Amino acid sequence: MAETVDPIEYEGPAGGWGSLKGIARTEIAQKAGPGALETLKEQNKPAGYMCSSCAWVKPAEPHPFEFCENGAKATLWDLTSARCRPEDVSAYTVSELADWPDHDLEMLGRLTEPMRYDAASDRYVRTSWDEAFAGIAAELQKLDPKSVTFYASGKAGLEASYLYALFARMYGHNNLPDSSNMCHETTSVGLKKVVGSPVGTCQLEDFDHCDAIFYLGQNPGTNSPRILHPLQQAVKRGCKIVVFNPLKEKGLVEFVNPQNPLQMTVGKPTQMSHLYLQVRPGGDIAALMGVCKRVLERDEAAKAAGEQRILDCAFIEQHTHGFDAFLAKLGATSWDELEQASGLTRAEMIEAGDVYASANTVIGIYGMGLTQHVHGSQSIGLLVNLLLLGGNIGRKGAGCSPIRGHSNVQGQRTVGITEKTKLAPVEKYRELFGLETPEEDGHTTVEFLQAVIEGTNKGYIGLGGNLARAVPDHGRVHPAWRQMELTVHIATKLNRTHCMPGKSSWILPCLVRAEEDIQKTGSQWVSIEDSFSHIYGSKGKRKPASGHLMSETAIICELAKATLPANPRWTWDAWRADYGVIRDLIARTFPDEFHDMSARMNQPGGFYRGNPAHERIWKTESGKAEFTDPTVLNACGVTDNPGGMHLVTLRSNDQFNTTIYGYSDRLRGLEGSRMIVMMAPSEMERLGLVEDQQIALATQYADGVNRRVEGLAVKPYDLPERTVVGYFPELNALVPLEYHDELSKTPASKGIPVGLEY
Ligand SMILES: Nc1nc2c(c(=O)[nH]1)N[C@H]1C(S)=C(S)[C@@H](COP(=O)(O)OP(=O)(O)OC[C@H]3O[C@@H](n4cnc5c(=O)[nH]c(N)nc54)[C@H](O)[C@@H]3O)O[C@H]1N2
Ligand SMILES: Nc1nc2c(c(=O)[nH]1)N[C@H]1C(S)=C(S)[C@@H](COP(=O)(O)OP(=O)(O)OC[C@H]3O[C@@H](n4cnc5c(=O)[nH]c(N)nc54)[C@H](O)[C@@H]3O)O[C@H]1N2
Ligand SMILES: [Mo]
Repeated sequence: MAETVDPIEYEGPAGGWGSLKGIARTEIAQKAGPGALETLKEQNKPAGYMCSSCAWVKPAEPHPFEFCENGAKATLWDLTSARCRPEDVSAYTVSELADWPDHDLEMLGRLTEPMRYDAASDRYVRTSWDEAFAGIAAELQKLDPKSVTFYASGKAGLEASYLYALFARMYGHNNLPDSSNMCHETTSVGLKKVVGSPVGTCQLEDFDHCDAIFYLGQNPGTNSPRILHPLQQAVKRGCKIVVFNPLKEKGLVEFVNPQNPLQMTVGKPTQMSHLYLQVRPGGDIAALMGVCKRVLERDEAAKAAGEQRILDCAFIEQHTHGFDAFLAKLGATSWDELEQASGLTRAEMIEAGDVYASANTVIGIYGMGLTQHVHGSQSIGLLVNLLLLGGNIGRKGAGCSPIRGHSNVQGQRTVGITEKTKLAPVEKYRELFGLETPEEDGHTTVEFLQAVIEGTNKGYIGLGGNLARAVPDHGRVHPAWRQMELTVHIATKLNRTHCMPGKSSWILPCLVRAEEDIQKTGSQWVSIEDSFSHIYGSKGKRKPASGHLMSETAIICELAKATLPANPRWTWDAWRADYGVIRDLIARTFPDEFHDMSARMNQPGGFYRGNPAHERIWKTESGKAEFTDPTVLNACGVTDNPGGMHLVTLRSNDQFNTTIYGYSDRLRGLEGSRMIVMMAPSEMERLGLVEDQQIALATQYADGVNRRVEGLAVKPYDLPERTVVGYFPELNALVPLEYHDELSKTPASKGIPVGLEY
């Protein structure tokens, strides 16, 4: 059972032959069903299906192969020829399966039929769809709706997502967290607070016109490889990329374009970054303050010399609020303090400031390195401060561009999957369905887990995901998780969360995006939204992995129909039969953004639903773009722990979140094991550690809980001091549930105070 992928030798840059050979040579490609490699040609193409990996834009004029190594892996993983039948699962008790590695569970293959947990034998057993829907509905009817949570992991299309949110509210709760609550919720709340928009302000064209890119806390080579093409084009035009990242990530150092045959033959990589600044975890607030300080110095000098100003004074005057307070804070903060908190030298911050000062147009890009911190929203605020100085939001070649995670996570929020009542289309629900939406806000992911621990959350439905594995504090969460009355999983593959059933539990197997979805009116389209707020149609053409599978949309319709009272306006059968009818509902609910949705989603490049901040309309409290006056210089919540070590948990090149494809972190040159901890050679020397020595990490958080992970092999890596790095989800037990972004409650998975034990 425990097969591992052949390690792929790799020494070259990100992309290039390594990535193409990498795909064909993987066990994943070899296990894929007939024609699966052919199917890849349809990936991210108009009239094709949209990749289920990352949320990067699908261009109007796609490349012949508009997919990357990891997008291909995601699709091939979905299209495996392996099948996980009820008898394969019933062969083991759930207690046995709970100890299997994440990789081995998913390697069983695609789920083929619904299964019900049989507590007496501690096994999942085959069941029928009718039994499952009736059984789940009976359980839901017994529970107080407020004690039930509907999670969504960010993959299901807009049609399924719209109905899922509607079902929750018809049933009677707003407990609708999604993976965003562990991911870019810091953006949804923090970016919204300062520019009035919860999503990125850039468009793809902006990358053709920017002079500099400030790139913080995101690893494109692994997590959004297709972004490397526009970055490479920008660099070739002379655009300067300034990276802030504790790790030297290969894709940001150099890149060979696998789409470019000439470059592949000659093999000369593009040097991607002009400056690579290895901040310490959470050091971005101070680092960006240092950059701003330099920009102001340069502006003063320009002013004194009668030269063109560096600041866009007219923009600051007309469009922003809070500039003077920020200026005062900068004046009162010394370079020494900034060096201390950022881990960078004054000279490095000055050099970055000079790049900014020489650029007419600047884009800011960021990912989890900013959002997953206790003061993550302040880091985003500081990046926006820097952009505002030069008027770099809302004009060509400029803007703020968070890189989203799951392929439709942004879209799920757009169409109503939100725990915040004020963001739900309450009036439209009333008008279209006669529905009175429950008034109080629902759970974020952290609040859901707190309620599970307290025993007040009794039911859980997961539309995708592997939530119990993806969340913090496993030691506290897992025992409580199994006490829930009801757990239901709409899923494609077996995972660790499924192996922690509540008292009643079902697994409902669904189609993947590349598979054909046939309903009463014929073959159906679904739709998704990318990081740039473009909406695309997606159509799968593959024969489903099993004749018993249902689509996510159909499962939600049947569950809702079985659970809710009959209502002539709640026409679940009609919605299930024709997803165009659901899109009409979406268009009627959000007419400004989604009018004529079915027609427009299939135009090349999809349709853009707009963004007020892109037009310099600021939907903030002051009606202007807000300068942030930071309350701290480092984004970590605890900075005075004994020894001062901070742990970053992140992804390898061989996983999609909790889906572990294999054990090769190719771009980092690490192979064979995920139970590792990286640290600087100088730190190893200081602590007297040698390569591959086994150590334990223990969280230093003063709440009396013992959080410890042992059996970690030390690996030397180019990192700042006081920084250790390891993999998610193996190290999630170390993240305290209460250690989260102050505004959005996004778990702070990047700056965990830890001690080393050996
Ligand atoms: N192949 C693949 N693609 C994926 C995913 C996957 O697992 N596999 N996951 C998807 C999802 S859901 C998401 S959210 C995205 C995640 O994509 P990323 O945002 O790239 O997430 P991480 O892998 O967690 O890497 C975070 C980066 O931030 C850096 N970092 C850590 N702490 C700090 C800090 O304090 N400051 C700065 N400046 N940098 C820091 C790390 O070194 C790392 O390079 O990718 C999506 N795409
Ligand atoms: N320590 C630490 N923790 C983290 C993070 C971190 O960086 N560090 N990152 C966080 C982030 S950014 C995120 S987004 C979360 C991710 O958390 P989740 O979204 O909950 O996790 P995934 O691993 O993406 O879920 C994988 C499972 O989804 C199911 N699945 C796959 N495809 C489909 C599909 O098409 N439909 C359906 N219905 N099911 C499907 C399969 O059963 C698979 O086992 O984890 C978070 N947790
Ligand atoms: Mo994510």
